[in-house]
Amino acid sequence: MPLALVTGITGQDGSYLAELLLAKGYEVHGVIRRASTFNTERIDHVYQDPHEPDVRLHLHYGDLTDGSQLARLVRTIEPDEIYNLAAQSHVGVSFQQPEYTGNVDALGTIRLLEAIREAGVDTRFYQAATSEMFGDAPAPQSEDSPFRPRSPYAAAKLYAYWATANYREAYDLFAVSGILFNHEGERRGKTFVTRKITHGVARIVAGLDDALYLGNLDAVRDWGHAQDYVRAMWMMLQADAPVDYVIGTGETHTVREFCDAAFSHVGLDWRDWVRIDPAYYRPTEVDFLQADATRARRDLGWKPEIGFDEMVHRMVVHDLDAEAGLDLERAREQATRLRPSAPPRPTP
Ligand code: NAP
Ligand code: F7E
Repeated sequence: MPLALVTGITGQDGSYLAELLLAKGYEVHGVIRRASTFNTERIDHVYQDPHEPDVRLHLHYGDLTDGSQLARLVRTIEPDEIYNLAAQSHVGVSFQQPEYTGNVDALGTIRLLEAIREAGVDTRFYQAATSEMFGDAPAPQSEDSPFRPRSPYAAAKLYAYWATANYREAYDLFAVSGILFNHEGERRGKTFVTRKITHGVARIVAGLDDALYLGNLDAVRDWGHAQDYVRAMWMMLQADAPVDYVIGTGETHTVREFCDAAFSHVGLDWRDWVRIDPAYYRPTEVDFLQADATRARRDLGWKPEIGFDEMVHRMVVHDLDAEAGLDLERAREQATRLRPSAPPRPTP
């Protein structure tokens, strides 16, 4: 039975990856942070009581800022594969916490790579790199595009990317970076723009909010569904050789178009409900991201299966149910009775 160690298992990607690996017969070890509240909501449905027989999911306390614990975990578990998904992953927050973001996202990766090197275990390492590393490089971005990071988050992830490449070359590790473009879904954190919008739609329909405050609506992103992207992570570690890959759909939308798609689902005009709060603008913005994932398609045979419309649909339906207890039909009916409180309409 293959053994995988997953950092960030309680996050969006970690939870989908844990499901995928368990379904493939892996024994999965996940690193969770100690918190005063429960932080395992995304993996509760796959949790197994350690007292039961044949348990294949094991959770360990740890933190990417705690190198000795990471080393202990790698040494004792001796995983066949390590997926380093843990990160302070919010670009906007990284401007407020640049030092912490660097500690976790950049140095945290080095701590893990050092743990592997010192333990001398034969393991394959996946690093969660990001399209944010491209910053304002011309689109579409591929593995050959230049890196021009535009945030402390992107700079930290670039450090981790180069560290991963260096350990591959210096110590002959099977270590790769997946340069993943934005991927979303029903488990996306509610402060990322897509989920903020679908969650906002549900709260407005439920009568809990009368407006949704956003920042830059002009940003263009290449949004896919996280379930497709964790499959790509696994595929990269099954390849014959350690190679970095860009993963994305190639299809782009603005934040404004995402608003339109989400509000239209319940028959609302987003311009009646969305207001601009400059507090959500970033000191430097990444304006246009579009993946050229030709290499992944050619070498790995990876391609996304969940399109933009289906992704938005799933997210809206999920949030309407979770937040308002409504199915789509009843939500649409309820939305016809809503009257906007005359917000200033942002320029379309
Ligand atoms: P996420 O939902 O924010 O999850 C981040 C995970 O990291 C959570 O499990 C979190 O634990 C954990 N974590 C944060 N700080 C930690 C620390 N100091 N020590 C240990 N664990 C820590 O992120 P995601 O969307 O799943 O993304 C997964 C990875 O892919 C991240 O590295 C992200 O930067 C990268 N990435 C994401 C995207 C995307 O569009 N989603 C695209 C490219 C790259 P808690 O649950 O306790 O907070
Ligand atoms: O912002 C704009 C914002 O925070 C997308 C992370 O998973 O993907 C993610 O980073 C765009 C930006 O994602 C709001 O300015 C407008 O242009 O959803 P986001 P991100 O910054 O692209 C990459 C690939 C990662 O690696 C990251 O880990 O939307 N925007 N108004 C807003 N963004 C937020 N969060 N909130 C707003 O109110």
